[in-house]
Amino acid sequence: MKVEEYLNDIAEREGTVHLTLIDPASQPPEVAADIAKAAVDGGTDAIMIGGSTGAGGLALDQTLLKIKEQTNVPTILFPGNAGGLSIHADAVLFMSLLNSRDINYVTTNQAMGAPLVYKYGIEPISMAYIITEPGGTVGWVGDAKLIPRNKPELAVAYSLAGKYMGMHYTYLEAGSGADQPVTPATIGAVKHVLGDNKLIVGGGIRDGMTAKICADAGADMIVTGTIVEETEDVRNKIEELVSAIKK
Ligand code: 1GP
Repeated sequence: MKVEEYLNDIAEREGTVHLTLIDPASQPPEVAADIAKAAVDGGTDAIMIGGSTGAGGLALDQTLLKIKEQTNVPTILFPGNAGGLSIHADAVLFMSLLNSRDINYVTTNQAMGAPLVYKYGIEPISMAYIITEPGGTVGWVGDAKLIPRNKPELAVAYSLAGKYMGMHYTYLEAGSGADQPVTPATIGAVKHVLGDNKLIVGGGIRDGMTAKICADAGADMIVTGTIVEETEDVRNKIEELVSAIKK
């Protein structure tokens, strides 16, 4: 089964998908693999791998190989640029940062990376990537014109544009480590226009209650990253998040 079908199937059957994001720049590959295994034991559905700075090359390859030794869920690249690709991943969120001012993040990195995705045989999952306030490092690196927290209609406009351009997934991002996630009003307004297209929400989600608020507002998939780096009991924390968002 393709990774996109696997994720969509879980979203339909279980209500919401949980994705654990691991930044290969944040820890050695063996530690990343231990985190991934604990997350899978806790019920996460797939492992996303990527980051805005220093998340490519050998660290990325070795992190993927170690994770694949320890787990059997799909590994999905979440690249900050064309350097964030690896032959060892199952799929890539092939995304355009629609509200970037920098053409490199809208189409150039995509063009530079596409031949490698083809050559490596990684499954591309087309995705509109939209960054809201506060935006964090990815907002700065991606030179995003951040969507104000109180302007859901702007997030709706970009999301519809992505859908009309044929992107299957939409990712509303508040930035890794954000003090607050994307607002429920924005999530709800975007999901309303997306219909069956899948909505991913991430940035600043640290507990089950917050994850549930995002899921109830309309998120089909919830991404958490920072919390697995901070917690001492990854399995328990992921169990808390997963049990809060599944049917
Ligand atoms: C970042 O949305 C993800 O791209 C995850 O954010 O690190 O805040 O969980 P956190």
